[in-house]
Amino acid sequence: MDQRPVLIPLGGFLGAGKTTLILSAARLLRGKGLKVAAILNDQGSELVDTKYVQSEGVDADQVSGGCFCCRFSELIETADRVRAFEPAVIFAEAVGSCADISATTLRPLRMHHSNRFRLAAYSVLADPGLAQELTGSRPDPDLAFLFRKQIDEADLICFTKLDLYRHFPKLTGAPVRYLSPLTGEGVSAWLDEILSGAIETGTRTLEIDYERYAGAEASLAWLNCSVAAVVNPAISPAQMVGMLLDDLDAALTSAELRIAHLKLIDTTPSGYVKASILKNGGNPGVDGMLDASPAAAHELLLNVRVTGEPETLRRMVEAGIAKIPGHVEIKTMRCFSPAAPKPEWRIA
Ligand SMILES: Nc1nc2c(ncn2[C@@H]2O[C@H](COP(=O)(O)OP(=O)(O)OP(=O)(O)O)[C@@H](O)[C@H]2O)c(=O)[nH]1
Ligand SMILES: [Mg+2]
Repeated sequence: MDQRPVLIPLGGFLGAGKTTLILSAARLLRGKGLKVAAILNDQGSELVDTKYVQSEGVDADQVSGGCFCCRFSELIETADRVRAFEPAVIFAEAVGSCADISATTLRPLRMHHSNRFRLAAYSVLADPGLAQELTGSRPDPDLAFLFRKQIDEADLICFTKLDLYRHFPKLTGAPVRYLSPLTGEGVSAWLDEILSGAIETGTRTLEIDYERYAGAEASLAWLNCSVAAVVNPAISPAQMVGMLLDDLDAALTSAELRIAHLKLIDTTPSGYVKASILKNGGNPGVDGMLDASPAAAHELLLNVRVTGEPETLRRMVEAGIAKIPGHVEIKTMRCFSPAAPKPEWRIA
């Protein structure tokens, strides 16, 4: 019997549904008695995704402060840490602005670390609505560049949100699958295909101009912060999240910052709620314990990705946090544009 865990890499633009797919697939695997772990990745620290995945009972760790390619050694250390949980499957979610994963991460993994893992095919997820926009006639050139590069290096392209869309733009390159991480439709078939090993991994490496790539990533502003609040009167995590999301959405919209993904999670003694929006004025996706009772103490994590200036983003978020009624402390705040990627390895 092969004792190595299967490492399933996932990519795709911000908000495509990567974390939701990990949780949906984890439920299926655990139903079969298999242990699952996840590695999340971000340019900053204080990740909503890590907290969320852990809150849902999945063993999770993270590579923070840069993408997998720039933190490859840390990815290996993190993978070794999660191997201690003895998972049969480890999901590795790449940060949503990242490209060139195949040459800088998958190939080094396959060539130098195949004693540790069986590396599965690289699934790149695509939100059909965003895909339509970014392959349309007048897309944001930076976002369209990142999206195209991500698709070009996929071993398997997965359109997500099948529950919301029936029309999909034509994407060339890898084979295409259709699924809904949220409802679970198509997830079992995708997982079976990925675990069967029928699709080879790291087959498509990119021609990519790193200056252009760095410029495209730098068009984004990134904010990660953690907040502790003691409110009076007590409010439920659902109320807290709803209030903050509405305030921030309105403030970012008035400052003409385009939201790529705004996500937050509120943890209280009575339970947690996580919510996110993918565009200004968008419908929020909400998960967690919506009926958790009011609490005084709240621990919040906010991760906001927009196109625009980091300074403006920081001011808007600080103003939104200041409106929380009660004693509020911003414990950590990092706001920046992603730095130029400098991969540790590149095997083209
Ligand atoms: N309707 C619908 N919503 C979905 C589906 N999959 C994900 N979502 C929602 O899309 C939003 C983003 O999903 P995530 O799983 O956080 O996306 P992600 O790719 O991990 O995003 P980043 O980590 O920011 O790159 C959340 O509000 C999800 O609930 C789906 O199949 N259908
Ligand atoms: Mg995610």
